[in-house]
Amino acid sequence: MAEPIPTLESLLKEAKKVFRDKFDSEADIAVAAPGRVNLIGEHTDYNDGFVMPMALPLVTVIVGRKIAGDITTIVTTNQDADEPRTINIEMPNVNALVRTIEHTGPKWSLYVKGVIANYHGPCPPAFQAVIHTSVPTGGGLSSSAALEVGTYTFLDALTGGSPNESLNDKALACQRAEHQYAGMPCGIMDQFISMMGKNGNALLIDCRSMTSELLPLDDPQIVVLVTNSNVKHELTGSEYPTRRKHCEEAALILKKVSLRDANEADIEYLKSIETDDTLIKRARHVITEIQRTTLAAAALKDKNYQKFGKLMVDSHNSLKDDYAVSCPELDSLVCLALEVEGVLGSRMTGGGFGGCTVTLVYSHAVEKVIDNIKKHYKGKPTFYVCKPSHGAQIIHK
Ligand code: GAF
Repeated sequence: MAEPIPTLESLLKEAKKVFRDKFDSEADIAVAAPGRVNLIGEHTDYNDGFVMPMALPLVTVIVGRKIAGDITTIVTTNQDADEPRTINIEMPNVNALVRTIEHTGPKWSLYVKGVIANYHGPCPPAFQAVIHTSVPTGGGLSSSAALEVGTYTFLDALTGGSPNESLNDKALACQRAEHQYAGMPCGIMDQFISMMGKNGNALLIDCRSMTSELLPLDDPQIVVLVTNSNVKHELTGSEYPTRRKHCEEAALILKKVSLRDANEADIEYLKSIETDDTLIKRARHVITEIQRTTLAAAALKDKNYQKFGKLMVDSHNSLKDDYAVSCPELDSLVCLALEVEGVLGSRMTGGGFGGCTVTLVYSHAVEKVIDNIKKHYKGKPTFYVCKPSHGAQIIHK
């Protein structure tokens, strides 16, 4: 059986109860922002390429209210979050462009502080808030983007926001928060999909032009199964920045702005000048993955799920062999899913080194996939059957 996914209403109810118990008053603001799963287009966003994520029904909700004074108090209910789970922030009562907040505190609080520091709207007053989430932490489903985008949306609800600010700009501010306060040089995919997801649709994002296209994924015969390996192998945290650096080096050798501008002939060129084999493999993954993502978008438009699934498998193999971001647990989950008749495709999703796989499967076969994995996988996975869901929203203010 897959995990039951809590409804938005139940999450809000629980968050409001915690708020009442903690602050002895009612929260009058409530917002929500989802995690994401990426269907295809992995490690392409920071190469100006294409990505195709969808927003998940797993969400982070933030409830709260404005208070007098300068001290904001925020509580997270997330038991996986680093201690302390309550923080105070002295609100910088200054213009958005020069707002600075100390980079200290438990890790979860840095995402929140980063967003307050990078918020473009009117200067936020002090507030009290409770953060409550159904997005698993560290599972590669963008719990951090859900927290950033949730915080940005909360500040919009609190201040009234900037009427002319685009969703792109808000997502970019959240990305900047992650770069500055979490030290993670992520691309734009996670913040964009959490901000802009739409029910029943995957989103094809062109990370160069920062434009996006909705791609319907609402066929009742098809299911997206997310399987969390519940392992995380990224020990030093340097793997992601190293991959990013290798891509930049390859683009520099090729005299291209980014690997988005490169093609097969460039891979041959890299080989001919005896470039380091690692750079060749990293470049080959990105170049072919960008191609696969555009082909997958066309396949989805044609409702050609067989082709889409085949591209997912090719993507996994490229991430495993060329980009070297998979791990034995993810490979095993993909193999076990592919053994089952009715599975169209399966791949690791997100940054890698653990986290989740995403499987496209006919609805009638989904329980068989879960059973096969449970029987043979050497670990304790969790399963989520997901429909493409809504991006960030103000529930009330
Ligand atoms: C992480 C990053 F945050 C994204 O920007 C993206 O690069 C992804 O890894 C890999 O596709 O989620």
